[in-house]
Amino acid sequence: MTAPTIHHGSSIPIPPAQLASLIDAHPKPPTLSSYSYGTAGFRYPAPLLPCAFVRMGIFSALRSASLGGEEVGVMITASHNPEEDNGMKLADSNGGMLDAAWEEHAVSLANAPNSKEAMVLISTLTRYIKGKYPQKNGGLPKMVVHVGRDTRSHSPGLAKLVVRAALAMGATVIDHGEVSTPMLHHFVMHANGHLLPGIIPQRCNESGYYEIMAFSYAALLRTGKLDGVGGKRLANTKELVIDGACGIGALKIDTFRKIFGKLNAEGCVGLPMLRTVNFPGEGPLNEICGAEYVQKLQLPPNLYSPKDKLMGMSKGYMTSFDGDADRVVFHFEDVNGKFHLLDGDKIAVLVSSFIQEELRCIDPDGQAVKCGVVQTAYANGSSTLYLKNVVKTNVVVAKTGVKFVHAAAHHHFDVGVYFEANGHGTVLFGPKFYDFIAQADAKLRGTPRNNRANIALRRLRLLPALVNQSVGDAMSDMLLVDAILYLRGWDLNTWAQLYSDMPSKQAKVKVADRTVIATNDNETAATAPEALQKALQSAMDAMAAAENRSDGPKPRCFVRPSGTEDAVRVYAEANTQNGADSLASEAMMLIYKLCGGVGSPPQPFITNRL
Ligand code: G16
Repeated sequence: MTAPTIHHGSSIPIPPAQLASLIDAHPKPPTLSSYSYGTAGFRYPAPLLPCAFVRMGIFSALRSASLGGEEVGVMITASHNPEEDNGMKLADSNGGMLDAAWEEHAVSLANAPNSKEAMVLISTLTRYIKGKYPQKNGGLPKMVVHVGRDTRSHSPGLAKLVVRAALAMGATVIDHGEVSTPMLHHFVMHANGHLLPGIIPQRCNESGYYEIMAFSYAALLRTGKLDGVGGKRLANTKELVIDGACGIGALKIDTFRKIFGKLNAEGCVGLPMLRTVNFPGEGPLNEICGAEYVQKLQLPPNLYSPKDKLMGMSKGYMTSFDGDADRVVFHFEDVNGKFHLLDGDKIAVLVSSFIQEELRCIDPDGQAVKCGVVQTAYANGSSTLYLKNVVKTNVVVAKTGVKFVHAAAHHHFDVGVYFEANGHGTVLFGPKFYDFIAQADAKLRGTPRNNRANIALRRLRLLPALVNQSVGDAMSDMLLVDAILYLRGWDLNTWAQLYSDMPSKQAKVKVADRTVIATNDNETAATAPEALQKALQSAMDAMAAAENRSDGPKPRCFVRPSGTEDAVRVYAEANTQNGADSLASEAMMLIYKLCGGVGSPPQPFITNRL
């Protein structure tokens, strides 16, 4: 853990000609028609990025000024993509993703054809900000930009460009070096302390990030013995193995291991042993390992770590992070060596049912706080049914991308659980939840410490600090899931048995221009090209007729252009693996034929699982 480096920009802004020459020094790549702001910011092969990064350094300083001097962040990462890609995620002062209205300004500035036009946009934004926050010296308000980067080889160079450009604007830059994406979002959220709910201690640095999470996790475990139900760590959950995707998450888990050591020494019971595999350098980033691979292919990760690190390792309790540690999925091998995946849907079910159960111990009618889950079109049909029928919670479907699911959770619920099937998610607690906690506190004061309502109150009060409310966080989500399993006395198998996933298949198809495909709001149906949805619907109808099932979810298939990769994504589910595979194969062929597929036609999947 190293302290961040703080750079102070000059109080006198550099002359416009100098700013223009910084922009000129990094021209637009001739091979790229335009930059687009995808599902999670700009993401391209690294050599195409210097132009956008200089401009986004300038932009992030302006964004901070436009919020009256609140601090913002830039994370340099291409997350689940292969090593050769890079990108950036922009964090707004509340720690969340950049406000959608400002995405447009970011895109315009990134795409200005030359420095002259870029300078026009910069001065328009500057004038607007000066009008909104007039300063005595006629300048811009204070600007503070936090910068973090993942372990990609080109990340330090790209980070330098952002730092240089933000400094040129006169911003203060806090360079955190190598951190995970959720850590950077946490720093930004905590730097703007006035936006933090009072229940969460303000900790704006790396040690604070770990402490706040580890201590609330340990406190949650301590409530285990009180209700006479849980507080049990089964033999097969004693060691938790973390596949770090050969990325930043693997490095950061080490600090947790040290904190766990201290907690153990202080007598904290119930902590699992943490074992990390797939460190940076041990294997290629995100390749045949990590959350994206494990979840999309429904296969265990390759273990790149040297043999001595793997010795005695059990595969009974494992997680996989993605390349910037904002996603997590769980998995295990059963006694017969069969692989089982517990994805974001399963996490949403576990977390939402736990929270609702605890809330009901205080408010049996469940009326005081509106709870719900936000999913995307990728959510397995069985998970949605389980949430509605068994957990009895509200379910909303939003567009793929944390920026959409986060906004929906915030908008619809007082306690909004969102998890994409790929493992990206968190829980948002709104003002009504905090009021509920305060009222429960007053009501229960003086009642026996160990009555169930008091235990529930203690648990619920810990959650807002344990959960990273700015964005999905593999480490925080992993601890939350582990704590719930411990409190329930469960292992992964018990959790997996809650419901059976519909068999599903995911795939990608390369086309010349993926923007020819458009979808409806929640991406469940294609709206262009015209013939595509009709053909997909016929395929789904034919599969439904072939399966001839009156119960359960119907076979389903949708396609959408990826916002992080140059590909069209396909999702299919059916009542048999054979059905899901053939539906996905048909959709791939339709995309290839109707949407300008490139290369040789996609090969149909051959089912090897029933
Ligand atoms: C990003 C987003 C996720 C999204 C994923 C895939 O994840 O943050 O919300 O689900 O991309 O998006 P698409 O299907 O559009 O490629 P990450 O972990 O790569 O940043």
